[in-house]
Amino acid sequence: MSKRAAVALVATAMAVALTACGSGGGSKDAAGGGGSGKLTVGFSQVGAESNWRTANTKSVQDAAKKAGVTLKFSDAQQKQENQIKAIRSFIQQKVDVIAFSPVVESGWDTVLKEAKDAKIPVVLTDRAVDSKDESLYATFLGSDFVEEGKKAGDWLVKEYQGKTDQVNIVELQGTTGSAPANDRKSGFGDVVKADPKFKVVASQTGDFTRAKGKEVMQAFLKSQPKIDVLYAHNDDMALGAIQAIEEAGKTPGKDIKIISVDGVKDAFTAMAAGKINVVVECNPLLGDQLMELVKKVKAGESVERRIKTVEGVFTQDQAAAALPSRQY
Ligand code: GYE
Repeated sequence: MSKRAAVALVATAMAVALTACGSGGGSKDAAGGGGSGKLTVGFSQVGAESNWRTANTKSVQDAAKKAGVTLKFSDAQQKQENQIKAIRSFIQQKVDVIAFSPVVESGWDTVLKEAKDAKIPVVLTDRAVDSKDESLYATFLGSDFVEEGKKAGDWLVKEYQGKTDQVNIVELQGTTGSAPANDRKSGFGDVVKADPKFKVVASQTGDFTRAKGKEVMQAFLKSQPKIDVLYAHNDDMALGAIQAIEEAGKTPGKDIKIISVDGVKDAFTAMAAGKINVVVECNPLLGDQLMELVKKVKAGESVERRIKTVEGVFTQDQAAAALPSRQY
């Protein structure tokens, strides 16, 4: 019981909308099929593409241990077919709940229907699916990526307030077809399109990785005569791009302003050094909340359909002070 209380406490301290789920009991002895009294959760993770992902994996694994949940962990290496295989294997193993962070948004209906037919509830975490049939999953816990894109755009609009010259933007998109890439692009686009001086002159995927971010930025630097701003959908791509910019003899943060998303420690270090101008936070520490949710879902309690994480925006003047307290 005290363990449960501790979990709830940590989750609340994370300032998330847990209260919306109610605080009713029922998570003890929520175990199903296994018979051992312990809840078994199959977790299909996207991969290990970024520092954000590493922090997210650790958070889920630590939280499972703390909550006494047996976690079957599967790394999909950013491939949808691997996730489909993992989910099918979880169904075969008769896990109690499937937790799942879908690499892309579409193409899940068949396998989710198989889980539903096997009466195994599915909790989406971090990323969403675009299924029309909402009965295919119990709830979705994660960030509002459209909002993150908007925050990135809002910073840019403010930064160039009162200026009339054209602002050339290059965009490093996340994994093609993923919810964060789609939504961060559209949220940002909606804000900047209101002012015609903002021009996205190139936009390409860097697959959320440092290596690809660097490679694509190198290509942008070659093909674009004038780049004022880089908008990277995550920190790892921004950090890769910084290398490319420096190797091209330019100063990141000055010659090219950089907007990034996530808020990993390395990005705060780069921001404190003046190389990134602003970071829109995206919280990967979803583990405790996820464990609370799987227990509730297994116990048949009602949960919110959509649980959003609360996140901020950090600028250079706040970077150094915030750095020591960054947890990921
Ligand atoms: O921003 C990126 C990671 O889905 C929110 O995935 C997550 C994104 C995150 O690879 O760094």
